Amino acid sequence: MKLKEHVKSLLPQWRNEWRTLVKEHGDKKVSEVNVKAFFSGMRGVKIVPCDTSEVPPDKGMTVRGHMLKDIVARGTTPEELFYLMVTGEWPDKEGVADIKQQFKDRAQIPQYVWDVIDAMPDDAHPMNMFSMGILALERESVFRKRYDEGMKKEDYWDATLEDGMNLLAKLPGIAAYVYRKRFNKGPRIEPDPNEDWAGNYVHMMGIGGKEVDTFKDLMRLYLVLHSDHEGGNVSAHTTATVNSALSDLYYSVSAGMDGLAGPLHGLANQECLKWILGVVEKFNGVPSEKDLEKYAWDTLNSGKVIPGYGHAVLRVVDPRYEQFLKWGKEHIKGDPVFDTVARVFDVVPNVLRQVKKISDPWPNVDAGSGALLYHFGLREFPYYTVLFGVSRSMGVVSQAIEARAKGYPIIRPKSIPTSKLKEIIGL
Ligand code: CMX
Repeated sequence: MKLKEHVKSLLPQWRNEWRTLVKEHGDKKVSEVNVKAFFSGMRGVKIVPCDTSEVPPDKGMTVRGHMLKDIVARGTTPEELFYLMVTGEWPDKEGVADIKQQFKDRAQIPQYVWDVIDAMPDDAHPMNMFSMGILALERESVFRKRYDEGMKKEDYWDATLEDGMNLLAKLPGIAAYVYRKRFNKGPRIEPDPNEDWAGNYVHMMGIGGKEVDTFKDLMRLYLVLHSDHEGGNVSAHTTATVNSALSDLYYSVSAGMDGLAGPLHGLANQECLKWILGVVEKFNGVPSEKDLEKYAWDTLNSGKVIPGYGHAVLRVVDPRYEQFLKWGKEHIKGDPVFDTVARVFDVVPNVLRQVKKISDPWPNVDAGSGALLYHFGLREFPYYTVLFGVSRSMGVVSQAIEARAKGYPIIRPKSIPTSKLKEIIGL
C-alpha cells in the first residue's frame, strides 16, 4: 500500500486512541518531577508521546518495537525504514516502489536555494549552510499555502506529509551541494534517476572510485542508524515543539538541525574523529592500551569530554555503535584510524567507569561512524553532522506526520522561578 493511503487508513485509530486515554484516564500519573530532574534538563521525565521509536536505557534504539540489530540484519533501506517509522508497519513492494519514485519525482531544487547557499561566506559551517538551505525552501511549503487558504484541522496531516516528502526528496541534493561548495569539490552534480535515495546522495557528492558501491552500502546503513532516537532528544524535541505551533516542516526541521549542530548532540561525531586522529597522530598509528589509557585521562584532566562516549538515556553500548563496528570489521582491514576506534572501545569505558559523576561509560553512535567515512575518503569532518542531519530528518518528519495526524496540541510545558520552586518544596 502507498504511504499516504496507509496513513489515511490509520487516522480513525490514531485520532481516537489518545483522546480516549485523556478522557478515561486523564488523572493518572505517568511521571514525577523531582528537584534533580527539574534542574537536569528534565532527564528521565516522561513528558511527550512518540511512537516512531523508543530508547530503553538497557537496550538502545528500537523502531516501532523492532530491535536495531534485526532491522540491520534484514538489510533495511532508508526508504523502508521511513515507511516503518511513519506507519508502524513494513512496506510491501508497492509501498517501497512508491516512496522511491516520490523521492525521485520531488528531488528538483529551485535555483534560489543554490543562490542562498552560494551567498554564504566560504568558511560558514556546513550545518549552517544545510539549515539555511532547508529554511530557504520554506517558500515551497504546501502546509503554509493550504493553511492560508483555510485548510481544515483534519487535513493538516496531508499537507505535512506533502511537505515531508518534498523536503526529504530534496535533502540529499542540498546536503551534497553543501559538501561540494564548502570544500571546493567543483560544480553541482544533478541527481541520477537510476539511484536510490542514499546512492544518489553519494553520487551527488561526487565520491567515486573502485569502492563506491561499498560506500553506498555504508551510506544506507548510516542513514538508517541515525534516523530517530525517540522524541526527547534535542533535534526531535525542537522539531516537534516548533511544528506544534503549526510552523511548517521547513521551519521545524531547520530548527531541529540547529539543535543537532551542538557539540553535545550531533556535532559530537566531528569532535570524535578529531579526537581519534589526535590519538593516531600522537602515537604514529594504533596506540597500546596503556598509552591510550593515559591519553584518555589527560583529556579528562584537561576538563574536556571524551567525545562519542556517554549518553543522556542509554546505559549500555549503543547498538548503533555496535552495528558500525561490526560493519567496519567486515569491510575494513588494516586501517589505523578504524583500528584505533576499536581499541578505544577496549580501554575508554574502564577509564570513564572510574569517574563517579559519569552515568554511562559506553560508546554512543558518534564513536565509530567518522572513522568509516574517513576510510572511504570523506575526510572533511566538519561535514559529518550534515550526514547525520539528512538521516535524522526522516525521524523528525515521521514524528511530525503522526503528531499532525493525531491532532496533538501545541507543546507548552510550564516554567517557574527558582523562588517558586523553593516555596513548593517548603524552603
Ligand atoms: N567525557 C567526559 N565527561 C563526561 C562524559 C564523557 N564522555 N560523559 C559525561 N560526562 C560528564 C558530563 O559532562 C557531566 O559533567 P558535569 O556534571 O561536570 O557537567 C557528568 O559527566 C554527568 O553527565 P551524565 O549524567 O553522565 O551525562 P549527561 O546526560 O549530562 O550528558 C552527554 C550526556 C552525551 C551530553 C555526555 O555524555 C557527553 O558530553 N558526551 C560526550 C559528547 C557526546 O558524545 N555527545 C553525543 C551524544 C549522542 C548524540 O546525542 O548525538
